[in-house]
Amino acid sequence: MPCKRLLCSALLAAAPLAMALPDVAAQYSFSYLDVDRDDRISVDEAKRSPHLSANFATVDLNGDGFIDRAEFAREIAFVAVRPQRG
Ligand SMILES: [Ca+2]
Repeated sequence: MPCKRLLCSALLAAAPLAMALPDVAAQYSFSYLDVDRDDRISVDEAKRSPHLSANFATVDLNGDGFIDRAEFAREIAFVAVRPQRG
């Protein structure tokens, strides 16, 4: 049946994307990034997220060398509206 074959092809094509999504979502999870559980993200911890690592100085609004929950939430809101900084 052509429809079933088309559906199966579409599902198989989407499978790699679906498997990659948890990794992408994890980059934007504070608890995933805050490895030592001190409620802030250090430069080293930010390396788990290519986006956060690349934009660390911009996200660290108060310049204390750490990203706190408020700064992180602000960045997530920013990314939701505008995925690419610049
Ligand atoms: Ca931490």
